[in-house]
Amino acid sequence: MAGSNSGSRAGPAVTIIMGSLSDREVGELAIKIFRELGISYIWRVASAHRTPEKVEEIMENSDSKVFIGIAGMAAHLPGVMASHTIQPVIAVPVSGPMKGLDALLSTVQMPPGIPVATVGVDRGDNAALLAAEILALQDVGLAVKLKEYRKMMKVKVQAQDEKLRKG
Ligand code: RP5
Repeated sequence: MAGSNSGSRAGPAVTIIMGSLSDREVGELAIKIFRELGISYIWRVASAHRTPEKVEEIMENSDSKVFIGIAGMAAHLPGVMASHTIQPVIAVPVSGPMKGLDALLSTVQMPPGIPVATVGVDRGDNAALLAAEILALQDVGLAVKLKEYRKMMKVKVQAQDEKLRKG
């Protein structure tokens, strides 16, 4: 499965790999952010354990600037992705029978030398924002959009406070 929002560069800025189609809901949180910010992406399903050759093929043929690995249980996918690139890899642990603690520890406890940046359990949105912040280091227009996004959040929280105070 692939979905993409093509950009001007050769390939998508971000490649997302999910370990299973059952991770799709978490992937959609990331995609929503990428659409809002106009960031090109591609999303695929490939499993570190069940289709390791496919993970390798996607990684070796990608020129994306940032990668996101979304997986649950013994979530080795983001680590395996990181073994194929020196570009930043962001992990999203997915909740399951152990409420995501299994996946969280699997992604956050990487051995020395192969770092993976792990965001919170099911936080596809934060993975996308972190990816955007990395891309914004070399994209002034994107940095402006991220600042606007922060302002929008501020306004929302202020409105919530106002609503509560007015009862
Ligand atoms: C992981 O195992 C996947 O990332 C998914 O979160 C979990 C369950 O996979 P399915 O049984 O839904 O394919 O590899």
